[in-house]
Amino acid sequence: MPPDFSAVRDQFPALHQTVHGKPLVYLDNAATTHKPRAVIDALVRYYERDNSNVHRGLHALSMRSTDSYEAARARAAAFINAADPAEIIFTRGTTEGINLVAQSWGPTHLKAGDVILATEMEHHSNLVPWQRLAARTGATLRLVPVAGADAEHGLDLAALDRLLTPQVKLFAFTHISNTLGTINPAADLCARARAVGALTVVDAAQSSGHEPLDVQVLGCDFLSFSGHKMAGPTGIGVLYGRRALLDALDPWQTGGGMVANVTYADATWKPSPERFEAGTPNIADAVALHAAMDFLDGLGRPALAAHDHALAATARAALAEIPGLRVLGPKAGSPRAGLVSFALQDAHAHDVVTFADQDGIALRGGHHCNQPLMRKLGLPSTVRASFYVYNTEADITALVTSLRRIQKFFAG
Ligand code: C6P
Repeated sequence: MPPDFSAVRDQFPALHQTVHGKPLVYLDNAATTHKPRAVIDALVRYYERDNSNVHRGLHALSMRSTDSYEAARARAAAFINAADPAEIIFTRGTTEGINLVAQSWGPTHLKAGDVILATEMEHHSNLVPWQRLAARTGATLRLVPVAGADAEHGLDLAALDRLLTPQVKLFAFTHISNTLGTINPAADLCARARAVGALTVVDAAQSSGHEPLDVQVLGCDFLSFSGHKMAGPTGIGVLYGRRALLDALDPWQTGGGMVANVTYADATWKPSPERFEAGTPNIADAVALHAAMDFLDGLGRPALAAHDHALAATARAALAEIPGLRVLGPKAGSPRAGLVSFALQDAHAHDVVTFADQDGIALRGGHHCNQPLMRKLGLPSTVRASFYVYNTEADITALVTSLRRIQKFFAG
């Protein structure tokens, strides 16, 4: 039996509304999750009481802001078991964290002949920065293939071993595919990369709010995630980097807050994390992210993962019964993250999403920022239902009823 989190719904104000006269069934959590009252309150409390700039002032409010901001950093370190809060850089989100690595590490560590390795299932945010870095440095970008439907759209690990040559300097991969629901064996992938001396960048956008995460167990060098996909606010994220690596990196952006000494001609940098946080940071959202991490750990992340996996398995089984519906990714019985992507014969994904919206159901339809993967799968787009702690089996029943109605309509 999956853990029962039904009481948690009451803590999410946005869930208690009707859409087109129907109770909202929110199944677009892989795009962004809703926020519990504790997170909203933390944000309001910060602005009502502590609002002030950090690291600069000596007055009471500034000191309170600085303490809260640095407490959020220590909380983020504990959340992913980083050895040192200095390994936590606050960013705008997953995308910015990956770009930070590409811009800071890339140009000084890559040359023509080197290889950057990514995979065919990467979100554009973990693909395009590497394309640009390769073009800029003369390095080559190679991709680990995604296996076919019979192999459940997992990574082709035999191909990975062939691709992992000593020329590979960096391997960037997603922990969980936002389109397929595949959970990649992140610790194993990091170990294989380490064996050839390559650094690893883990895109944890879809795992940070759903799975227990321990960077020391994963053995990764960098890991990036977004607050808004884990019950936290938009505009804040975390880039984890191993301390020794960060201290040897040049900054990406420069300006106030990150400099040790400045003359009219030159400047020197503070160590990490300040080196990578130029300008006034997003203090309020870091403080609210702290509340989100407390909230998730209060529920218990293993229980949260079990809940999301169980809902996805139930949804997968129920959707597979609908005529003309093709489910992507892991098969029944295989591990699957809390999302199900599918294509309905005769109906474009955008039409399915529009029709479901009339039933009060929020889905996502499109290429999910995975255009090359969609082309490879031979699909213009898919529909995606993605689950979080407040979803219940009743939401799946509503989804299936709506999809059956839509299927009949389009099948004529
Ligand atoms: N995926 C989705 O609906 P940002 O936008 O920086 O918070 O996250 C980017 C990102 C990176 N990697 C993966 C695996 C992701 O899923 C996402 C965001 C959303 O699937 C928006 S496209």
